[in-house]
Amino acid sequence: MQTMKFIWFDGKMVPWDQAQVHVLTHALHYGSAIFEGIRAYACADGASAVFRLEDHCKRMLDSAKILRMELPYSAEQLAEACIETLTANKLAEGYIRPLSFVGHGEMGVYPGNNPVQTIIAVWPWGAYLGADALEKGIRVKTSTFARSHVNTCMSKAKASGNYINSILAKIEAKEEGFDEAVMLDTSGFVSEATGENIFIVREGVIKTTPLTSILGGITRKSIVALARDLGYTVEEQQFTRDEFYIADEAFFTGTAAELTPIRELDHRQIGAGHAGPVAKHLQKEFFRAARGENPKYAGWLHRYTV
Ligand code: PPE
Repeated sequence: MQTMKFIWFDGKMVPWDQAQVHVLTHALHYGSAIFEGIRAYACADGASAVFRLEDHCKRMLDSAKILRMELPYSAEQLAEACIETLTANKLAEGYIRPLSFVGHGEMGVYPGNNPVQTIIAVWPWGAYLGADALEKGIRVKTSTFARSHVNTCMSKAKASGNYINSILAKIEAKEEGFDEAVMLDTSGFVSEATGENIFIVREGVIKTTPLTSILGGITRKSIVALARDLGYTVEEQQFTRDEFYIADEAFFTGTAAELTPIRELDHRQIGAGHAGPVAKHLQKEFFRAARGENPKYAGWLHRYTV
């Protein structure tokens, strides 16, 4: 990865190489951390825009609430710190990673009074699932690993520990030559991918999985809004892997993955086997909104200049 100059660490701008923690950090042993993934885009007028920064910061506080972590920051303060980190690093376009973690203190699962520390890092990050993914679509497989039961890990918390489930599925998919895994919930319905929400398009209707076992994706919410504004019918409804097999189109959404079309699931070609017209249309409108080219969605953007 490309290194930057500074990382925001508990309110201070620290040189990149000096942003370090003790090896007995609680989060390193038990996964007791929460994070966000946010993107900033360069706009045509020379300024930049962070996509739905306030929503991401609010979700960070929601994650903290679910995990009973106390963050000493408001959503507004977190947002301001993200902008400070971008400008300190003169990053006009890239990825923003706030992370709060239980630090070093007592050992043992109970986080007790260990300090909660927060960092914000930024770096340039291109297409998450490969250079061709956004254009051509990707090949995916149904994972043998189920998404956690709704009472196992709290999927509405973007918690580091939850990602062990994602890592298992991702390794399996990559080792078998696929780009990403589709995960089913414990009842067998399609849930989400390792770091993306899932949409299918069938007979003119766009479907995405309900909020039960998934992370409430901010890209997901944006695509639902964009699609409805464009006149598409969108249903938030459970569906099965065989309905996915016979979809006309399918795509993933996520901050890192943006809108990535899916061309194959479990060796079944999806639709025409390349990015479909609805996916392409929504992808184009998503990028227009994110880059400040559609005034209708100006409210989604937090503008800054480096
Ligand atoms: N589900 C999961 C499990 C998930 O991690 C993400 C984001 C989403 C859905 C989509 O949420 P949103 O970004 O708000 O639309 N995954 C982040 C981490 C990726 C990584 O490899 O790190 C991301 O996309 O930033």
